[in-house]
Amino acid sequence: MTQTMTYSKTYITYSREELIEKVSSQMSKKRFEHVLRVEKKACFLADLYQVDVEKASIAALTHDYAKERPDEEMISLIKARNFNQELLEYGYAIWHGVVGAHLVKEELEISDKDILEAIELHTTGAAKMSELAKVIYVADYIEDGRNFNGVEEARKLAEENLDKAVAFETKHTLLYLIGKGFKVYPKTIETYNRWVAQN
Ligand code: DGI
Ligand code: FE
Ligand code: FE
Repeated sequence: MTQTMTYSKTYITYSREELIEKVSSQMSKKRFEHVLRVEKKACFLADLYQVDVEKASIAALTHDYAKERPDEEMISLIKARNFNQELLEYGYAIWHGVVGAHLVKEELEISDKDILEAIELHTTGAAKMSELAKVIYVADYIEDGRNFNGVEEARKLAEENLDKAVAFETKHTLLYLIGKGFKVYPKTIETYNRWVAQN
């Protein structure tokens, strides 16, 4: 399905093939292959949950656009633009989604709010997520190349109930971060409180 997908030119003025060229020029072959697998999974989930498949394709292809930008460039952007300055206390794991959405808007001329939000939230989730944002968040986690304890359960949940897949991923990401003693971004906690925790 995705390999032959033709864009309507509603969200970008150029073709999927041109988008692929722009994205692949920004990253290693290995990461680009991950991006293509996320696109495949995102289009599948979008179709399953009645989300716009073209938007899912564009958001998936661009979600890690900024992942290989040098730290110095990301830091200058955070300082120069209207970003929350607490971002400076984190690293590329958090920057590449939040600052990435900004770079995708400027450099790839994508202005659709849902697509940009899905890129922005793809690592941390949020208390309030569109269905498209959930699709990208989950597709990134369960794409066919992922291989970690629990990925089969996450894949099963993703086909049964998208919100439950968001909850599963959020809980396991938080457990992983805490296990490693990594700093938790406040939005990740907000995602946990909204999608996982009970009162
Ligand atoms: O970019 P990908 O590797 O495809 O996937 P991603 O954007 O979901 O990034 C996953 C990484 O981000 C993973 O190593 C965990 C990390 N991460 C997620 N939430 C947080 C976080 N790292 C920190 N320090 N804090 C968080 O809240
Ligand atoms: Fe990412
Ligand atoms: Fe990714």
